[in-house]
Amino acid sequence: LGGFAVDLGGTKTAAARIENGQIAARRQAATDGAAGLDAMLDHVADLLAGLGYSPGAPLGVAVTGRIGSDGRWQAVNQGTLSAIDGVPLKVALDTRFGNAAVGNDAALAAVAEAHFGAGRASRCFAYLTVSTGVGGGLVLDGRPVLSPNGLAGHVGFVTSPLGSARCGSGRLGTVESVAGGRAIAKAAADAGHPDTDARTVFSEALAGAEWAERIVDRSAAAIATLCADLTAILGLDRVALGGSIGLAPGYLDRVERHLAQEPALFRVPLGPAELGQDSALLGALALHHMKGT
Ligand code: ADP
Ligand code: BMX
Repeated sequence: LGGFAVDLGGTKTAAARIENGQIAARRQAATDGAAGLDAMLDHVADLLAGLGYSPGAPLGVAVTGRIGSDGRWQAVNQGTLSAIDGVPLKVALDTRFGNAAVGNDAALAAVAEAHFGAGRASRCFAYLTVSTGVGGGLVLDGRPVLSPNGLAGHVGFVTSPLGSARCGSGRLGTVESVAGGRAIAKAAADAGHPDTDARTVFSEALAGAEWAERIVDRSAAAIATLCADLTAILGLDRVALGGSIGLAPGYLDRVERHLAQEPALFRVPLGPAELGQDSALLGALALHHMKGT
């Protein structure tokens, strides 16, 4: 597996040069959530240029948001990417870079984890990212679950018993509106700590601040319920957690503690994404090679 990959998330955009299935070089920068398609692609081009990319080289692109079978890109949570509303991403990538494959970040991460990481021994596998939002990818009997509208696997938009706020998707009380990084920052502001991002809430919680502990724990509880719900629907035998929040020290243990309160049948085995922050990058390039584009 060799070439270039991009992972455009709600908070950061990462790009990598991949050689023999390993990340050989990596660059990342903040994502501008208000940017339109052209500005997003300018940013991606800058990152790739610094890695020695030249047009025509194998390229896989993973993005937050849904990608329809028509190659259009639409934010589900419009609070995350406010100008991405059905823009023709696939056509724009092909015009600008040539030779690109594109898909949802969590769906691609799930494929990489299923083949090379935490889901290798699993038949009914879900990858969940707890990051800016809460995303997911499902791989059943080795096959990714996909839909023509690109929405399949968007598990962050099911409702949580802990939720009540209106989500940027328009739905009320979604898991994402309780557990994701944007939700955590909002909960901090509501608790009297404005301009505090999720990373800071986690370090406050580690330092013993009770307000921060409560917010982190609520996020973990919502993810545990989501794991049990998905297990009821799909008979999952393994869930991997990724994203900067999913992989933050202590978070997985908290999810496990909440999941331990579920009946045994719904207590799916959990673990960290084994490819860490690289699953979406590796999945995107793998998609490029599978498509033979
Ligand atoms: P993206 O959503 O762009 O893919 P991440 O997976 O890094 O990116 O998720 C971004 C969210 O994770 C932000 O809300 C950020 O504050 C939070 N975050 C970043 N680093 C950490 C950390 N070490 N511990 C907890 N939260 C973190
Ligand atoms: C949101 C949704 C998903 C994405 C997930 C994780 C948008 C813009 N994104 O649920 O498509 O997979 O977030 O994305 O609607 P991340 O940026 O948090 O990694």
